[in-house]
Amino acid sequence: MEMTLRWYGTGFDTVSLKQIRQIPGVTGVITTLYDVPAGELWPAERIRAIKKEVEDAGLHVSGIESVNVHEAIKVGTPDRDQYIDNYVETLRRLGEEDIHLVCYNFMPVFDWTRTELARLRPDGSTVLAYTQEAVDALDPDKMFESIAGDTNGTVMPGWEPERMARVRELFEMYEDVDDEKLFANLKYFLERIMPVCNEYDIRMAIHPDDPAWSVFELPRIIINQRNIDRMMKMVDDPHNGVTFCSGSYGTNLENDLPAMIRSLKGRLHFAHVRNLKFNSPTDFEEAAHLSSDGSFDMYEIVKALYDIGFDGPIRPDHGRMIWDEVAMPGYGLYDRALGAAYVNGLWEAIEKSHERGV
Ligand code: DNO
Repeated sequence: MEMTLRWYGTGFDTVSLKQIRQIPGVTGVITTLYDVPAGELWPAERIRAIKKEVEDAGLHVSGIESVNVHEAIKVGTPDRDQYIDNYVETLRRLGEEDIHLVCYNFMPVFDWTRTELARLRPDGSTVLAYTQEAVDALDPDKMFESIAGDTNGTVMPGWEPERMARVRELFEMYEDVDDEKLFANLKYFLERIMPVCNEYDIRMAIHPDDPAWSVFELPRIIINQRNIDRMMKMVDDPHNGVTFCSGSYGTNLENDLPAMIRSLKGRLHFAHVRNLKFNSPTDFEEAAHLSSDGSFDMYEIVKALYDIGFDGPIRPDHGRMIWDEVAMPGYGLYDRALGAAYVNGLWEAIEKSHERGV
């Protein structure tokens, strides 16, 4: 595996490349052109420029998170092909720059969903949290307003104000889209992009829906073992793979995370590792990465990645806000750096135990 950190780019991220370079064992970043709206073509010169900036800082671009998928593609409207053409050309341009991993999601309207961005934990840190009760009580139009005050002045991925301003319209687009239709639209999209992925060896890594169930009655399909198996079989190409995000699949306590990882050998292209603390099955908060701070056995998760020979990028995921840092919720420096160090430690211990036969 390669340890990486997500980086949103100069001007968007409160964390600098220099800081990332100083986290032990982090050699790459997962980045994006944050201001290019979904559906638009990525300018080749901007891809080159961000790559150079990262390399000048002594790191490299390990992958892109995300090239976002336009809603027309997810809904399957007649104009989807023009957006898919742009996606294909963007992938080609990334391939030309020797970038071989792209994370994306196929979630309708909202990307990941949380009901609190700064829940206070007993140690004084603040974390992202979710309760089903809060979602059930909320009008989707008000979802963004309800959390907008806690974004620390940052634009959060998937929660761009332009997108939120169109929530009602987006909901209407999805009126006739159920799980089956969404699967069919995903298949159509994947079949169109696989040729360019094969040509440039680009591994597509679909991010799970977070939380891993339907919110506001919108269809959500990338939620469990059965559905990812279906997704991979329906376009059976090694470039059609997944991002294994423990914090997203883990929202559903029925998902056996290590078993899912083991079943994904060869198709697991990117790993997001984080821990959640459940207060009840429908109330969870994001804990420190350390197993004992949350509900997951992080050793078993990392061990499963090791056992399947995972050699792609891994990144600590959402961190707590600690030590008075002011940053994008989930994406500060300090707790993610602690997470990277912890996962590196687990990996080293597992690797050495294996090599020494203990
Ligand atoms: C949240 C992230 C997601 C993820 C996208 C991938 O913090 O994990 O926004 O990047 O769903 O497209």
